[in-house]
Amino acid sequence: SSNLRKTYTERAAVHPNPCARTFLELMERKRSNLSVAVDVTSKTELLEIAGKVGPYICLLKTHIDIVNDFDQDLVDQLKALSKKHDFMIFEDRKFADIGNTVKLQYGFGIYRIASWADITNCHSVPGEGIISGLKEIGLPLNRGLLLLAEMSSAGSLATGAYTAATVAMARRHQDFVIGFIAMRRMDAEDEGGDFIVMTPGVSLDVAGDGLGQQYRTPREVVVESGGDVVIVGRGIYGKGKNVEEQAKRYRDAGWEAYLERVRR
Ligand code: 5BU
Repeated sequence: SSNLRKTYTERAAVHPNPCARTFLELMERKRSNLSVAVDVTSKTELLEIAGKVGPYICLLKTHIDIVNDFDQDLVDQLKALSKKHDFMIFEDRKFADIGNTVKLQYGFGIYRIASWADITNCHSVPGEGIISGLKEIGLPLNRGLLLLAEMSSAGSLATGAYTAATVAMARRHQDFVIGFIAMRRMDAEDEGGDFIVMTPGVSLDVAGDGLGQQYRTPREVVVESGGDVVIVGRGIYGKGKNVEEQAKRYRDAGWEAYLERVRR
């Protein structure tokens, strides 16, 4: 796709979706295409890591339902950090039910995800009603949705016709769907539009985690496969790691790869 050669700023300038535009502008302003996936189970630890990686990231990715001592104050503090350090928040909720149910899961319950997460994501397996349901809650709040077009794990069933149908679904909902979780660029040159591709399964040091995760480097993701955002979890806060040092290292690797791609 021609979006491959465009800068995030050039894409922001013509993007019709406000959430996508805000995010693309933020990436260029911050010179970061790094998202950190903070998969820890305590509020203190989550806030500590978010504070340390804050200066280096464009997007903080959460799994809010793994936090043992979740409360509204956690959300308030995450929002404050996102303002202080200029990053957006992505709750990796992977909704997967009928439209009416996901509406309730997104807007209500203990987590009230739509009230604080700028971006969330969903599976396409239930069919298009899942997007329509989430949209009813998210669109009035200027939220954005990512569809899971592919996954990073070994043996993923999201391939071939499933992936293609997922992309087609996104094309019909460009007012709310801002992109994909995918391992490579998804949009074809002749079809127009601009979807942001976010790619998990990124490490500079290891190939897997023993539980099916498969890692590639930021350069493989961004230059070779056309991903826009690299999502890194344990590579940054894993045992014995200096969190700031690793965040800076992955931020630099991701941004170098982006510059290489747009200069090619
Ligand atoms: P890791 O520690 O860098 O392996 O963490 C990867 C994160 O990305 C973790 O929060 C996963 O839930 C998330 N993820 C993924 O690894 N692969 C996928 O296909 C999707 C999400 Br979708």
